[in-house]
Amino acid sequence: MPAINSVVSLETNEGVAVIRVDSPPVNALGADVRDGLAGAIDAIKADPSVKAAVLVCGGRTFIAGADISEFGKPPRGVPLHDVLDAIESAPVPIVAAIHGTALGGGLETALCCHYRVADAKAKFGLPEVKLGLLPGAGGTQRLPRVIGAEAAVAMVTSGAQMNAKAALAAGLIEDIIEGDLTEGAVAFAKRIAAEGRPLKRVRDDNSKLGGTADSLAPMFAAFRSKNAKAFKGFEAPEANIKCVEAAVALPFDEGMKVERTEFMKLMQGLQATAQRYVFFAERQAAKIEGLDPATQPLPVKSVGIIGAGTMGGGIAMNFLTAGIPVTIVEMKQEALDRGVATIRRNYENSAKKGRFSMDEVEARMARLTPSLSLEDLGQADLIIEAVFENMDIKKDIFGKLDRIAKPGAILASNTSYLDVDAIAASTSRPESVLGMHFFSPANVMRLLEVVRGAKTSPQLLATAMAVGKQIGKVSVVAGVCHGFIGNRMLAARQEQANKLILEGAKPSDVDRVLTDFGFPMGPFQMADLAGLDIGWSAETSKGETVRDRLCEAGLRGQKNGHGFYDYDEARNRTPSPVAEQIILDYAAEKGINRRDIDDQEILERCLYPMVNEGAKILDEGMAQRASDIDIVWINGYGWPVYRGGPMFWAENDAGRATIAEALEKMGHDVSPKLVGGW
Ligand code: 3H9
Repeated sequence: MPAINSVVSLETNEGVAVIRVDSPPVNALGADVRDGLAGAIDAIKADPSVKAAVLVCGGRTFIAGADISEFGKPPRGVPLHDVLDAIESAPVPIVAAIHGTALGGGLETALCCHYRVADAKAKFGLPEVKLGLLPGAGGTQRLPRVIGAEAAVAMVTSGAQMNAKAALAAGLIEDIIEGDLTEGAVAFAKRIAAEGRPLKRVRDDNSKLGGTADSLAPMFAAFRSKNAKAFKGFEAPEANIKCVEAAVALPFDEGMKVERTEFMKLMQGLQATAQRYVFFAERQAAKIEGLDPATQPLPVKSVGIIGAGTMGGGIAMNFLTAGIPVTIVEMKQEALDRGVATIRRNYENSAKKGRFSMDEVEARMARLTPSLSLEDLGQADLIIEAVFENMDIKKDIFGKLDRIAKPGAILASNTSYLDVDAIAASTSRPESVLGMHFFSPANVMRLLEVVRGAKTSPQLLATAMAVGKQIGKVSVVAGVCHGFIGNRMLAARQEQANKLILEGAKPSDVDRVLTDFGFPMGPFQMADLAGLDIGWSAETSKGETVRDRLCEAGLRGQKNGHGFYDYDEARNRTPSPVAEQIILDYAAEKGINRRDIDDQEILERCLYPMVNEGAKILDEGMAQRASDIDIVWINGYGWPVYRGGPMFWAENDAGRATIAEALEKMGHDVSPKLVGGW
């Protein structure tokens, strides 16, 4: 094909020009693509033989958006707005031919084309909100003019994708092409040219907005209040809503100005910087430092799971959902039956909510083989142990697996604290052993810590990371240390939270400060939710911690309605006077002088030691990079994504020097990396 430049080509046949973008990996709208598109439109304008054009992409997807790596850098090439104006005002109809995902600037480009067709698997979305942004190339103004303001506001504030069938029904595309997409789109273009169909410009048509500013005001108000909780703390959703309101209230060009202003405000803010950083950090986390590039992950076609409790069952669901057969092993028939029934019930509940069909439930359950014998795991490619946190039990199981598992199988432990090297030492093949630490509920939480033992084979580590991706997890490599990355830092926070409530803060104060910061819940709400008696027993309780005392007094957390808080039927909580008294008595007994503690101190004492622990994790090489730590905290512990994770926050918001100085004053042992940088 004749090249316009290195990434865009143009070829005209029988009056139809095909503009082809080929810029791997995802045809993002970088300077070269923009320049190439502008050049192609110029060439089309100059060629009177062209009666219609098709815009199509090579590789795995249609344009997946603006090139995020260009954000915040000096501008190069033709500005996106100029390219889109040129497309929209082209003298002949341009048909976008979409496959893969038309996202962000990609969908905005398609919305400037006069017609859109797609293959049956194509998906459409404006995910800018996930980057702390809004669609800044006309998406907030054009999408409502195609699918209506109500559907558009939901789409831009969630970043959710629409499939081809729904897009056809919503009028976002004109046709679904079966067979070759380019050929189908060219035939479509010829047809509209032959029929003399008009150049449909989305900007000119207000008929589908669905109402006026007045008539739609209640819809916007209801949308805001319905989503208030989900949007809390984020700047981008409100900016997106304002732009869609402008699309309804103002002429197109005026609406574009509102979009521009709101976009620039977001772009210059710390939230967008943080969310963009998280986008790349998440992809970076998948990469193993120092891995020989020739290393290929092994195929994992069958999985064995030991333990059908909450964790084991949740872990199994990930694989069943991804189409990978699982053998799940328990010691007793009753526990096995209960575990299998829970998996079935979870799937059925999702099916009842319309997420998939009952046939799909059966298909997933058909991949599950319940068993009472470890011997049945002999052929599994990957075996994950998810039993009670007890080193002796784990060593015993791994010793048995060493005898049973086939050579080359991965032997993984789901331990959240224990020494993976000690577990590996109970086998004759420590190179096959690693940790796969899932987070509860394991079928829902995205985080997976893959723990690399001292002797873990690089190929098996790469396989575990690849499996994580296959089952939709965000996987992070961690080294062997107590609590790995996430729980080790959590312990630093919990230690301070426990001290704060003895020194004078209320549990509800600590929780409030952290939820105001953006966590979904604070440490004491979390303790109540998990159950105060986890790892506690009446026989062994020494009454040495507040938790021991609460359990001794019969407070168990949400499960019995009483913990740091009392809970009513609807799980509304109020601070528990019983817990409060227990804390006061305990503090008095320990001779702790209580005082007023302000919110700033609570925040600093909870978060600064966490950051310090993160820096120590880096000092010790227990995480590959600071951004991996951020990914752990965002995906496993609810750190607000708009604050970029604890290490990003320390670097860009709170300030490493400020934190180091404060920790010094508090008497902490400050990590060299916190002072010198990571
Ligand atoms: C926008 O459009 C603003 C506009 O409104 C205009 C304003 C004026 N840019 O995810 P993957 C890289 S904002 C640069 O692993 P998958 C990615 O880093 C944008 N790079 O693949 C990775 O690199 P590496 C709105 C990008 O198949 C590689 O491509 N659009 C971009 O699992 C493969 O990515 C979005 O937010 C980009 N836009 O998923 C869409 N996208 O190999 C963002 C990807 O070095 N992208 N890369 O690690 C995605 O959601 C997924 O990448 C996608 C493919 C679904 C497309």
